[in-house]
Amino acid sequence: MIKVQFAARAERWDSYETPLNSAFLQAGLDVDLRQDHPAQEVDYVVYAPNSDLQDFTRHSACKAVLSLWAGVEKITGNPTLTMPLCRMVDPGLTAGMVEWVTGHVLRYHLDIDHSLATQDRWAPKIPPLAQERPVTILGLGALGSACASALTALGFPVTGWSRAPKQRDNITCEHGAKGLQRALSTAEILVLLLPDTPDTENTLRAETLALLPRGARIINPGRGPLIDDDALLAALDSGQVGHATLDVFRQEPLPLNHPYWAHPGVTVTPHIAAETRAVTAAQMIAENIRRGETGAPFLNQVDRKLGY
Ligand code: NDP
Ligand code: OXD
Repeated sequence: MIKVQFAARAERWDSYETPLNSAFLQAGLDVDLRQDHPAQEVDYVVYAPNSDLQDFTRHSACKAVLSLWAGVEKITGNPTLTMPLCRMVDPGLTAGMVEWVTGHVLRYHLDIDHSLATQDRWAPKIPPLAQERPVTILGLGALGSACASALTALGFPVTGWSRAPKQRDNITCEHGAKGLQRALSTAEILVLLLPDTPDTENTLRAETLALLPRGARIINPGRGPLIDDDALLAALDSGQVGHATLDVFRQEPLPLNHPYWAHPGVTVTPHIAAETRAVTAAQMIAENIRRGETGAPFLNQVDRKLGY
């Protein structure tokens, strides 16, 4: 019997218990799933970083911690978490991110705000076609790649930027410092899908914001620390950045006195770009436990040195 501990906020148990048990059954795994196994008997932890479990010292037999979140910045530095850590790559979460990013890109591309505010006053302003609107995505991982494919399918010329060099059909792939400069210089719409690591902090700061085409629009469903907030506010005030849609922040919930709330050039959304979906996520977790039990390499294992 494989002992799996579910360590997330109590209300999550209700949505995950049945999907996880079904996925274990389907994968042929004999699992005892509980929230309260004795720590030293646990084989795997299904984990949300905001759970009460923060000290893994007594989880001495644990073969892997399987995060329910894609972003693992709150866990990678935990010195007690010495076992393999896998981040969440979930087709349901990915689909949600593709829909959210595509929706906000189209909002900017079609200038939907202008139409809603004015009903165009019968003074038609024909938007360009997608093929005339370059979009750049910083981060070409599970989520960035899926968004890039969806936007490419709609006709947008997409440039992606990653740490390591990549090749993707129909996407201009950039990497490194010079690649970032090129990627930003064409970005009429910029999407941030980088993880929060020491290397990605303040990727958008005064000097990089200055590289964008004037009036560029920014969409950040990645993480708050990717942006120097003061530099973004200055770029919005000067018109260098036309508008920003921000889903994630250095402090969440975003404090009520934060200038983003009242700024006319900012749309705030409350970290809702993409949610892990229990049914599909459960299948990914079952697959990783199956791998752990058969000696196969885990999927989506976090590289602790890189932080993602
Ligand atoms: P991945 O780990 O699959 O992809 C990360 C991408 O970022 C990779 O392409 C990686 O490059 C690139 N990258 C990392 N470091 C650097 C660097 N220093 N320079 C350039 N590129 C870099 O992550 P996901 O796509 O699954 O998720 C991305 C982020 O989205 C998560 O970390 C999380 O913060 C956020 N997220 C937000 C949600 C929301 O609701 N707002 C929901 C889910 C996730 P390479 O390919 O070379 O490794
Ligand atoms: C995640 C998130 O990282 O929801 O999964 O932000």
